[in-house]
Amino acid sequence: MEWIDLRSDTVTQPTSAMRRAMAQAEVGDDVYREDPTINRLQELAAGLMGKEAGLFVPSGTMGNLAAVLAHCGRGDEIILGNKAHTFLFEAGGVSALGGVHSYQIPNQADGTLALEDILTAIRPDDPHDPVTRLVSIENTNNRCGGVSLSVEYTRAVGKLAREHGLRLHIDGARIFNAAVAQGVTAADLAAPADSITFCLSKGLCAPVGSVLCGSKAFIEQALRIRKQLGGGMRQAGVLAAAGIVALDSMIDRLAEDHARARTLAESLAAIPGFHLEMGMPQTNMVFITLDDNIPLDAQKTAQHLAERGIRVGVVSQRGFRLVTHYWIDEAAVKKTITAFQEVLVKA
Ligand code: TLP
Repeated sequence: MEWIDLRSDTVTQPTSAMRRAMAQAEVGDDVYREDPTINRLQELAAGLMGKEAGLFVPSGTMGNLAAVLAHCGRGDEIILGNKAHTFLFEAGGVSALGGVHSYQIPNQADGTLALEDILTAIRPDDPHDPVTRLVSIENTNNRCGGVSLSVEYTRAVGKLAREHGLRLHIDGARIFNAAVAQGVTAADLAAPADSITFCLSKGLCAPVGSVLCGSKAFIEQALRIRKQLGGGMRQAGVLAAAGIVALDSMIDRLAEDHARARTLAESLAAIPGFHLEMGMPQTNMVFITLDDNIPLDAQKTAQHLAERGIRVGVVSQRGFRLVTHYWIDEAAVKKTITAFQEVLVKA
């Protein structure tokens, strides 16, 4: 069966242009820094983020972890949102592997952390307290509905962080979705931050990899941490080659995914028994919830959809996440809407 897979944009397969570039990639040992394709990707990535240097890492999780470990020592504290991917879905790596304490503050519905909450979370200079070192924000914010944070907001957080001697990291796994949605550059969004991780293997379709960007000195530190984490890869230029195609040709088209997410959201919200949990999507994620009067739960509904060749993410008892991407075309959107209608009418 040809699946329509809306569980995530992480499921995206590499395009044929990527597969060709991978087959032809010039490679070397990247631990010796001799892989020309990785070096090219890192330079390209740093340029797009407006930073001095970049570091190719196997995953967004490792990019965020290496960043946090480079910014913080054991017992230091990171301030982040209670819906941050780093807090929810990275297996507690910052504390398990870095001894970094986390201070979670509520993410607002628009994905931001309220500036007053950040201020309140900053520890006084008191031996009872951990040392606050880092603030981390997520753009787009996944669990707040794929919402994007503005340049103005990011600047305000950067200013606050600097005023208190703190560093700012952005988990920019989907920073290009945020940039495209707002008509700004990723560099504009990254400018106030000391570091940013972005992913090649989500909406941009590369099979593997993320890039951590920051100052040269910061990336040198992160390079050693990547080695400690076992992330020093060798002839990984075959992967970086796909990443270069991703950056050269897959960014602007993200607008199509956003438009399809809106179509999906509008049509699904019009089916009785459904409501959009977080309003209309700003980027490529639709969070939709079954009303209480519907006898099916999300798990059962997902099973019925799977019988029709459609995979959706179940995020709670009655909630779904549907993520649009390159491999979800108009026909797939239509088929998904029809399938939801059928399943719910029968319920
Ligand atoms: N997110 C995945 C799952 O882990 C939830 C998804 O399907 O959305 N930051 C953000 C904001 C992310 O959404 C993700 C992946 C990561 C970091 C981690 O990236 P990977 O999966 O490459 O480690």
